[in-house]
Amino acid sequence: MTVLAPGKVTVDVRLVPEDLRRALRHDARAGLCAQPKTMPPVWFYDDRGCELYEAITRTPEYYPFRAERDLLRRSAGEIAEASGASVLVELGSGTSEKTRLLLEAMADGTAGLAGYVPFDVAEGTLRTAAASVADDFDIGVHGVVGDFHEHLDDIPDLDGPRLVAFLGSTIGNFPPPQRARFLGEVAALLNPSDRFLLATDLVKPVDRLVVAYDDAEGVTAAFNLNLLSVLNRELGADFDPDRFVHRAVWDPDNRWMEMRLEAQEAMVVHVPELDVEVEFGAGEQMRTEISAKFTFDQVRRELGAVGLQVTGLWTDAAGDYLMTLARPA
Ligand code: SAH
Ligand code: AVI
Repeated sequence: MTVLAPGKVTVDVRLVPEDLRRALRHDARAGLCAQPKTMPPVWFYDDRGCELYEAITRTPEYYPFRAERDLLRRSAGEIAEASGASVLVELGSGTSEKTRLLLEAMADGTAGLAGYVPFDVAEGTLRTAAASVADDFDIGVHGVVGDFHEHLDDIPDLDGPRLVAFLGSTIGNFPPPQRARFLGEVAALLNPSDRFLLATDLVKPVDRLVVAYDDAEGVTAAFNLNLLSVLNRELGADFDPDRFVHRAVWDPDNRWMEMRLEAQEAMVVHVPELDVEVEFGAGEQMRTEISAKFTFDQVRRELGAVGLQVTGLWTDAAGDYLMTLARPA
């Protein structure tokens, strides 16, 4: 058990730049050589990608951010009380902006707020957020820089019941088998008095979904295309982002949005770090993200399948977005 000293920030780095480059080489070799081509969304989040994600959250079309904020404004107090937790662990914490609503509610609640554990792959963003939360709330912050799929075991076991929150509907970015595995790992992490808070975007009419992932200003397009700049910088590739366009497509069978990058003409891209040449046909699409949309029943079922029992459900006023509190059964 670790006790957090008020105002103090500790950051454990489980992914140093060399680990990240090795993982990127692995994902790029598998994804660029696959048919159809694909890349996992974790590679969006370099410093520029984090800035672009924040810019997306300010576009009028991207409703999930505002829906989640609305939900927390209305219900963070109830969620904090129902959790009984005094430590907040947050997976994929990013800038921790909306998290503050939860932290405030916990600080004002019966159990009080003893500490915050942000977990994210983006080290710079995490460090800035950690320092600012420690200052503003006068609590200890123990950050972990790691990958959801490898480093959940490195989350510290702190003195006090924990609320493990996964906000942003980031769970929607995992393909279903990876989602099931991840939920099982979260369940294994929880002590009997810990709780899990899962945010999910709900299924809704396709016209709203498509514009949310293809805003008029082109911010989401820039976020998607930034992936090519990451591949160029980290692997010495020669992608020309001007020869690709952003596509956002609803898949009704899987109930998820897909972001793709479409080659505008046939080309060969060189990736010296992998020692490969990648051929694109004119119009060929590479999948860069899925963003699954959920139903209440589905969330309950998927949590139940890993031994988590739902104890609370909250939506925003418009009913666009869901937060589910669960406990080890
Ligand atoms: N929770 C915030 C940010 C969501 S954006 C919000 O609701 O607005 C998704 C966040 O998850 C980013 O900060 C990104 O860096 C992080 N992330 C994406 N893939 C990750 C992975 N595989 N492991 C750890 N963090 C990851
Ligand atoms: C972080 N994640 C849940 C966002 C989403 O909606 O899938 C990332 C994003 N992609 C395009 N816009 C926002």
